[in-house]
Amino acid sequence: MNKAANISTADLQRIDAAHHLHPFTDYAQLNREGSRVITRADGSWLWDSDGNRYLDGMAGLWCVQVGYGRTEIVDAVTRQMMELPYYNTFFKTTHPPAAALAEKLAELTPGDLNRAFFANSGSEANDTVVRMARYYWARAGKPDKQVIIGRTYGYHGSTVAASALGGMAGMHEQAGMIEGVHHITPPYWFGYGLQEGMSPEEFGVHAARELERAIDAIGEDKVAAFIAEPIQGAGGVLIPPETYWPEVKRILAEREVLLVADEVICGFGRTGNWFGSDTYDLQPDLMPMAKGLSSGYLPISAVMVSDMVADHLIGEGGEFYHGYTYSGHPAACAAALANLEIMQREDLVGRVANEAGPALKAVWTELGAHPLVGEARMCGLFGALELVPDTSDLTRRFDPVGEVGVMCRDFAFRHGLVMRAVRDAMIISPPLTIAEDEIAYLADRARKALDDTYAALKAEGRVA
Ligand code: PXG
Repeated sequence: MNKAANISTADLQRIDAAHHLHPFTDYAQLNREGSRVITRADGSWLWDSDGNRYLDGMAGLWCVQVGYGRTEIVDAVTRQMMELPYYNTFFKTTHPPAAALAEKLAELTPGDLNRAFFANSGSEANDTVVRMARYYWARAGKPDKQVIIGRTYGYHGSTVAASALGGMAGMHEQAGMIEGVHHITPPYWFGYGLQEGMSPEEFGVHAARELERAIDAIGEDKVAAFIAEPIQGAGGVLIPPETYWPEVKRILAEREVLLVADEVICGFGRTGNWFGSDTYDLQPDLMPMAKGLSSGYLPISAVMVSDMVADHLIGEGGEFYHGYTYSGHPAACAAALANLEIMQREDLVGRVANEAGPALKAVWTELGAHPLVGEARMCGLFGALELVPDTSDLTRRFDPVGEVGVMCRDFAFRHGLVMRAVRDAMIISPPLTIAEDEIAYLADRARKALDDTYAALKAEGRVA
């Protein structure tokens, strides 16, 4: 019998509080409240150590595309572990799963992204991007092209380089910045354009032109790359106005700057296409990916590299001093291959585009009429509800920002639904396999959480 199964929730919480430092956590607060202990999962559902069941509206951390409990992935990993649990891909060596996965990713990704550099997390993939972009330009005879332009509310990971690429001010304050990173305004109409009285279309062009102004001010001869998520995920599911990406493409086509599309969240079906780059017709030069690549069953990430960049890296020889012990780990590659096999066989991307996505969008749009919701947005299978104090004046926000989102998130948990709060927006990003009745459950529980939040705020006189 599993030893952990005999331990009470209180004991597990005590042990955890004594020895475990969690990511992105206020430790004093967590230790006061005690961790939620998740012990089991199946399909779209999670169970905690007290036997409570939750619909996982976040697919783990935006990653469990095929749902939990897929024995096919487990079996593929077991077979690989028996055959070859580990060997490296350094020193002129490869192994079957790494080669097969690289080929598969070249087939699935758009354009001429024909080569994969493997790592273990989205953060490592983005550290690879920084080093590879700068190395590429040095090899191309333009060593001054060092600056990378990112965006406010972008999230690219938590290592020193990846957090610098991201646009989360709190992270910069704690970790410091690396040299040569610049941030511009994101295409977040509800957060910026609305406040300035612009239509979404006007604001899309306006936000894109900030990239043009930034490149021209810094100097094209100094800018290596623009990094962007096709839709910003952790920043709050910021779906850009339709005018944004076409204008960015125009700006980049006129300039020698690499486009890095961070597909860590958008990739693998989330937007209703294999990649967010397909949704917005982008041809990135570098494409970091992670999460849905293995549906989170094992940690693995990759940077897909275009022929133009790869030709310079490969062309005249010379070593790229970069890589990780577990780059292309055989068991993780086997998990990814089995995961992609499921996604293709079950046509999960088509399911998001034609069935689950439209069904979720319909109920989400209905939630948009709730007296607490200022905007409901959804693309594919991820969306956000912006909570506001007064729907007759959408420029107003709760003060302090973030408190109401957490309140609503906690109510959702009590009603058996995992939603995530970003500032005061409620976020949903369920497994791509979410069933019709589960979508109805999600909508019902989200509404209950909104109702409870509204009632609590009304009692305090904080909503109209
Ligand atoms: N790029 C993007 C677009 C991401 O969303 C990373 C890179 C970094 O990946 P790793 O594997 O290093 O975590 C991410 C990760 C949240 C949350 O609460 C989001 C992420 C990670 C953890 C929490 O929204 N995104």
